[in-house]
Amino acid sequence: MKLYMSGNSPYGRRARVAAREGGLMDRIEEVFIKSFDDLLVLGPGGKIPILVTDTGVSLCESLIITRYFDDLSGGKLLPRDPQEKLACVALESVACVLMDSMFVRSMEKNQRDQALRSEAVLTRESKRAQRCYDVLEQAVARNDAVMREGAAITLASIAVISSLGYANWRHPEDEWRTDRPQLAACYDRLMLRESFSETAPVF
Ligand SMILES: N[C@@H](CCC(=O)N[C@@H](CS)C(=O)NCC(=O)O)C(=O)O
Repeated sequence: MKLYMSGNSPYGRRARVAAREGGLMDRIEEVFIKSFDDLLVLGPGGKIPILVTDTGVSLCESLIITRYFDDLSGGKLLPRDPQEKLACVALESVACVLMDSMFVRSMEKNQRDQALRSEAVLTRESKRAQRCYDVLEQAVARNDAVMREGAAITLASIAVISSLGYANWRHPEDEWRTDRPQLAACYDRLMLRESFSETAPVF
């Protein structure tokens, strides 16, 4: 299989960590894209990540690709217990909201002409991100099963760490660590894992 991505995409990172934690790297070639235009032969979206399976099927969307990796791994990346699984995907969903929100804000901040930049969008997304950081801190402080020290790596912890890594790169002004000691400690602990450390954005 080929996984098309870039080094610093948080969406690509979710797929890359899931591939590693799912034990799939011997089946996957990571392709660092040179241009987004190159992706258009693989599908209409033109976004990374894209996975092309051995049978030539293109999958886009990090959520879909990580689910596919979970299937291929025999379910290593999600808890088996239904209640735990629900709690896990609930946390993952918050991390997804955070990632999307930060991406929107980054586009507004870094890609749009200054004259067209919307302070309203920046403020709205900034507040959204702060609410998400708070919920993540609460989840870790409650010692939720999926974020607990020693817990198996899941699609939730993968999405959380990928989002926070993106925050460090694109939105350091958020200072997400401030007053969120449990989340900060959890991040530092998980960053010691090879799957997270070798996929961290370089900036
Ligand atoms: N919802 C998509 C978002 C993917 C996405 O927006 N990726 C960015 C890179 S971080 C991209 O490819 N942007 C190119 C574009 O917007 O044209 C996912 O979860 O995979």
